[in-house]
Amino acid sequence: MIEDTFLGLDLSTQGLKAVIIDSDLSIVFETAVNFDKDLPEFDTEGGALIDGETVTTPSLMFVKALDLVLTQLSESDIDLCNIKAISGSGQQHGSVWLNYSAKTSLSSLCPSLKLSEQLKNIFSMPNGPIWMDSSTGKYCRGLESVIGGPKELARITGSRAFERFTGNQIAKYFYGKPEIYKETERICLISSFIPSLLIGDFAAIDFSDGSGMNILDINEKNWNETALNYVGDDKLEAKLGKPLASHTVAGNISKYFVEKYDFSADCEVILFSGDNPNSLAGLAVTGPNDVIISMGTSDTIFGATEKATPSEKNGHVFVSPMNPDSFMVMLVRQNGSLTREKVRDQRADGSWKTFTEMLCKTPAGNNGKIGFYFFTPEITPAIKNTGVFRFDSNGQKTDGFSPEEEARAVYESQFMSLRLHSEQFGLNPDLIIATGGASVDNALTQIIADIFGKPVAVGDTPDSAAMGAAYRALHGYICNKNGAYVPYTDVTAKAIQPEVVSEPDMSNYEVYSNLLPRFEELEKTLK
Ligand code: XUL
Repeated sequence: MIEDTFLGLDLSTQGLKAVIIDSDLSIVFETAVNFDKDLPEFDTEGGALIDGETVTTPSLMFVKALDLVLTQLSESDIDLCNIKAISGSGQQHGSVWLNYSAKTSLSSLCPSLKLSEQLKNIFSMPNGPIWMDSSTGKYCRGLESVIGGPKELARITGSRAFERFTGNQIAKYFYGKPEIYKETERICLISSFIPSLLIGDFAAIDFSDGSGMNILDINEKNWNETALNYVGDDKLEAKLGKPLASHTVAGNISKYFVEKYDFSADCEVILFSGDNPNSLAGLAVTGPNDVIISMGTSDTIFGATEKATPSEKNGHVFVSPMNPDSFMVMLVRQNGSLTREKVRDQRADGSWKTFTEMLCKTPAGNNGKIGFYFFTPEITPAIKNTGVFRFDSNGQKTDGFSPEEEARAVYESQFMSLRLHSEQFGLNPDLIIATGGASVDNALTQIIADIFGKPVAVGDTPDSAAMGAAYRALHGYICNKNGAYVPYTDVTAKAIQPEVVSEPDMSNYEVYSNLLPRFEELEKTLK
């Protein structure tokens, strides 16, 4: 029997990955292109061109990467004609600016030539801004001011103004380089550019990645007029196109790919979304309230929720990539693994084994002792001052933590803070999926389980954004076949379930819940 397959493409900062799954969600083929290594002619560093605060990426590099990945796929044993649908993931916030010749070029591609040869002149700005750019502070303040302040902007768009968010990037060119803005027929997100190549026409921005622009009303699911009028003019709405739900079919794959690579003419292209939304779609496969805690240099908590309360200070609410009527919350804590390691080095001679043994010598809640560890300025909550701030059980400042108390204090403080801030955003997990290096540390996953009062599973899907893209290809395909939205979890039920490694001790959970109000008060005293 011929097996239906689904293709997920993940265009990250560093490269382009492709993963093909079957309808049982098993991987049948994977391949990848690395920008710096495989496309050295663009001279990127980690996929980016860094010029002070301005950080861009050559848009043609994305086209060449697609040429390369599709060639690799067509040279494999996989029959591309069995791919029923394609979806994808793009690094969030980055944009691709297309001129007035792009639409014709996209729709009249010649199969004997490479994409990059035919599309090199379609850009009104050859290097588009990406998420690492921090050059738009002035426009962020301007946008917040016309909307009525950061709180109001967050209420409408899910986030206060952030430099990397695309609306503020658009403002920079609208005011600073009006000729580029004028020559642009379409502003794509990276996530809407790749499907545009695939369908040979402009593909829509999806609600979820569109939420990373500071101009989309996440409740109305449409552009906010005041924001558009500030970051551009009355032509901006047409330049952006109408945003659509993430499971929407953008169109069928264009003739070029059918003739050149033997795709089937009825292969559907489902709207692409951002990398963080796709990672959630690739990991949160067991239930609608699964929450991911990804522990790396920084710790990120993200998950789906029906109701979200955006903050004027930190974190983001995006429309969920799995359900247009639901939301996704994402919070980043800057002081993650490196901070834990520093305390381990100072107090346990650099040994995790000693550190874990020390943890066992103190009770949950550390007898009321609370510490805050900010070796770099923190963003959740926003705290500029770095240092270690210790408090005794009466809330008085102290320097006297024993090594054992210190070990416990750093773990408890990091995850009480994540619980506090994610609850305030509306996250209420049934299950926590821990990923990243520190997820192998059982002592840590137990503390997380006890703080949140929920089981912790370890679910390392190394390429979660690419997997999420492939799952979403299947999801979009099924929704279209059904003629209506189908719950995402119905489609991903066959995915390998992450294994629960720590069950909560509910008496410890009570200790933490009682400690949380005092923790919150102390955290508020730090600046
Ligand atoms: C999220 C963000 C990055 C990019 C690139 O807001 O800026 O995570 O999505 O990965």
